Amino acid sequence: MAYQQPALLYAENALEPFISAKTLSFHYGKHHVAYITNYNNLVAGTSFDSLTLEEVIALTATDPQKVGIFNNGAQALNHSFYWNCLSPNGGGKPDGELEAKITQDFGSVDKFKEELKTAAATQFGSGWAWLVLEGDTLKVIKTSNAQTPLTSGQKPILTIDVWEHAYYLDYQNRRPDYVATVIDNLVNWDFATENFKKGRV
Ligand code: MN3
Repeated sequence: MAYQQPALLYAENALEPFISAKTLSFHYGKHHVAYITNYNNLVAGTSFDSLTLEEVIALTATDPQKVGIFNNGAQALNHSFYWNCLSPNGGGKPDGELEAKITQDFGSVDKFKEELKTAAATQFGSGWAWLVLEGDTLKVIKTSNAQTPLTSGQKPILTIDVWEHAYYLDYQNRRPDYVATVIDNLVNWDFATENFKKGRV
């Protein structure tokens, strides 16, 4: 079945001044759309056509013959997840159960934020920084290109896109500034908490 791009839950200019409408119009309107279009074209008429995007990602992750389907499919899914990790009312810190678990697993919310910033800043080349649940432990990881923690059995709680297209128009080469700004001002902790609660069941 063709994968449909989920609607953005905020206006393209709603994340300003932290992420510009211009960045979102290219990132959501061009880059993400291209991954979805490529994915849908590649699976059309194949046995993957009747499967969900998540199923296709799991089946193609280790198949070198299917790298095009995996890369476009995983990027389609990673971006759909990323948009929900951002909010015009974001930033601050998590509360309740997630705050307690972050404190338990990282020492403090500030230490977690530092670890996420470091992962995002040190991902060499294109990729993603993530907060994931592995078993019942929260971890910060980074992935290259289209790779997703789903294929390692980890459950995504939060992500930051660190491909240059995510920040270059606004921050040029200053990836650490983009990452710090997202963490301090845009992180959608409500969405992260939802993922955490679902992931623990
Ligand atoms: Mn991107």
